[in-house]
Amino acid sequence: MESLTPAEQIITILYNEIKNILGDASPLNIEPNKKNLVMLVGLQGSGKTTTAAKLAKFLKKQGKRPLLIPFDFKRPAAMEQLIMLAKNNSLEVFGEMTGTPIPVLQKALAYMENNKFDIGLIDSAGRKEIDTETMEELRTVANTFAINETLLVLDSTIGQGALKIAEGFEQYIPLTGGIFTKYDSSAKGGSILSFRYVTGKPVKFIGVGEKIDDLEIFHPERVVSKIVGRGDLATLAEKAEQTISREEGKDLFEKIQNDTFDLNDYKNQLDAIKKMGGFSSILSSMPVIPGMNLNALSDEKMLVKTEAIINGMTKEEKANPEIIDGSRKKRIAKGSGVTNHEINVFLKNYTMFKKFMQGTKNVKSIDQILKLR
Ligand SMILES: Nc1nc2c(ncn2[C@@H]2O[C@H](COP(=O)(O)OP(=O)(O)O)[C@@H](O)[C@H]2O)c(=O)[nH]1
Ligand SMILES: [Mg+2]
Repeated sequence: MESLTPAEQIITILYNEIKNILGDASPLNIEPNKKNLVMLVGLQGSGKTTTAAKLAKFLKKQGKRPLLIPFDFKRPAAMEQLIMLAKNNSLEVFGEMTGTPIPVLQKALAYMENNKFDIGLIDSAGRKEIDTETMEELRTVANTFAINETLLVLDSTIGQGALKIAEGFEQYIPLTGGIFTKYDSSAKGGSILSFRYVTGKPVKFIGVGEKIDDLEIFHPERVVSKIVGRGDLATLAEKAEQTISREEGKDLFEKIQNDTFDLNDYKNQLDAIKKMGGFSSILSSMPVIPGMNLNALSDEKMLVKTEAIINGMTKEEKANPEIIDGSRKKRIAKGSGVTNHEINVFLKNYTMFKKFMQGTKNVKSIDQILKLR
């Protein structure tokens, strides 16, 4: 604490936590001297076809022999797109344009065998939305063939919407990882963080442009820097720095460590938040944490009421909120102009907040933080 400003503490802890969630870079699960299958799945427009071609080029550069397999028999135009991409970039493609999925894929595998291809890249059918028919088809393919990797291709510009899509696909097929495209036009890495956190699956590649070489192995560290480094959190930390003095920060840290954090401190925290421009301005500069109810937190009216409730409490009640029984609630409600229910909500929120603060207790010793720098 002595040598770190509060801003640095926030950044350091976040950096560490985000890095833990993202894990290490995860290579493609490909076995040598074997026919490997990598299937790209995702909604229409997410970038599957482009990514399939990029991956083929990427693997070819590594000395592998990839075969592109267009796999959308209901949309011949989608298949032609891949065939064109292959042609323009001297990549090999399996050109069977008609049939049903299973026999076509069997033929593709035989073709791989006969022509010494080692990786089949399946550009699967994707619709505008998750639909049962396409999903069942994917499920059948996944159940029939030994597929090394089923990678969900996600458009990073859709932000947290990626989570719903990931959950939708996971209901039908086991995913082994994700690829985030259009990372060049997306300022944030928050959806990558959420994807990893919610699915537990690694992000393997990111698409960083429309050209064939615009594919990068995903390096968690770089995204963490993007999120934490110079991003919005830095701005938040600056605000916090201006508002919470070093001494106060130290004091708070000790209280959390010693479990003596009470409603008086809660009120001080709320005051600091008010000085920073309210919850909604703070929340808008943070990556979304899955499962966190932002609406409840960003309600400024609730903030005013909370303050009124705390002001209506005695010193003793603030230090020991557990003693607030029915008759005390009645008195506070009358004095603060709030309802009994609002007091209950407030007390519940406080309990949750306290729990959350306690959760941060064992995060770091100061030595661990310093080692990071
Ligand atoms: N800027 C950018 N555009 C991309 C990227 N990946 C794909 N695209 C574009 O996104 C659009 C849809 O891609 P496509 O591969 O056809 O998506 P599919 O429907 O999932 O096969 C195309 O215009 C691509 O050029 C990327 O990483 N960056
Ligand atoms: Mg396509």
